[in-house]
Amino acid sequence: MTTPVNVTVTGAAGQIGYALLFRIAAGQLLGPDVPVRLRLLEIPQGVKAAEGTAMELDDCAFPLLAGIDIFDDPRAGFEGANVGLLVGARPRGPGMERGDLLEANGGIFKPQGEAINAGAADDIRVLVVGNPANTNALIAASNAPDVPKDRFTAMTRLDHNRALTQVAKRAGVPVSEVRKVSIWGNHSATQYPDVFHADVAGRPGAELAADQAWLTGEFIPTVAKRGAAIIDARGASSAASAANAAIDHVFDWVNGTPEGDWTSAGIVSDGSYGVPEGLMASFPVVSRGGAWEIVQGLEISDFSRERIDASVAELVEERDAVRGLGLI
Ligand code: NAX
Repeated sequence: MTTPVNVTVTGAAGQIGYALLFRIAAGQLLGPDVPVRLRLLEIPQGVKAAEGTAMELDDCAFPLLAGIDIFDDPRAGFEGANVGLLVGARPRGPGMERGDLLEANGGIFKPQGEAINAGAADDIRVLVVGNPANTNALIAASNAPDVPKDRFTAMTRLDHNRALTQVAKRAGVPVSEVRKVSIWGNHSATQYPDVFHADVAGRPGAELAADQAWLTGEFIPTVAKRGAAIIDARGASSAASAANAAIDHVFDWVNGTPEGDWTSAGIVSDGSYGVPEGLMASFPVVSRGGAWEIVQGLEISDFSRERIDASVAELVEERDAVRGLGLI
């Protein structure tokens, strides 16, 4: 058997953790021939529930699952990690201002970044799912100075997948026939889902976008506010779809995106498309040789520019706030 890949999952006892861990252990994160060792990181109050999940994982007798360890200390949890899925975060409580939320999450993602810096494997790849995902990823990356910045990413794949399905439904084609949608900016209600460059069963996405009422009245708000709609309907936030998106993100990162398509991910900006360098922003990306690359050369209309800029402005505000708090 080849050496197992160490996958650290934070928030392992939460809803997304429960939907995620079984799929990782089944081989869907890295591939059907890659054994994995799970390292579950929780806060002390979450450890008992994580132990229960570990018992269930054992009871699945997954052939690829080489072991499960549970931790409540980030230093131990990230020791030797090859992949880090940072799911656990502090939700916004009643009366909590955005500054309080950023500060509370800084108290989680700063020590986790430091722990990754101290003990993760040289090939560590990090996906931050816990909200506010982009800025949490920026905090973790900034506190891991010895790890290349491009190993830290924030999840916008769920938004991307949501956009694919909305486009497919509108066009009346199977979702497998929709390619090259893009999510720009922040994983928040300001995000900009872009259909202009899409390939919709061989037709340009711009044809769908020509219907302004659909574009601005349905498509963009449906994708951007889908999280709230799920909470409204289910009484709980997206969990299985978020876990699925995390699996898609890491699988593509490691194994490459298919030819003729791209996906979306929050990555550190290199200044492309006027997004300030160093900001953790979502772009259309391809994965080649185990690294994300921003899709270059897309023509950005005034309509798109305005929306990208608005979401990027929110990211700049969040970055400035966490800088002011001494978190980055
Ligand atoms: P849950 O509240 O069910 O689970 C969170 C878990 O994290 C809990 O078990 C808690 O004990 C643990 N935790 C808290 N602080 C921790 C720490 N410092 N170290 C380790 N574990 C810690 O939330 P769940 O529904 O699983 O959602 C997790 C996060 O994903 C939330 O921040 C949520 O907002 C975010 N989401 C992000 C999405 C995205 O697309 N980027 C979509 C889905 C989801 O809303």
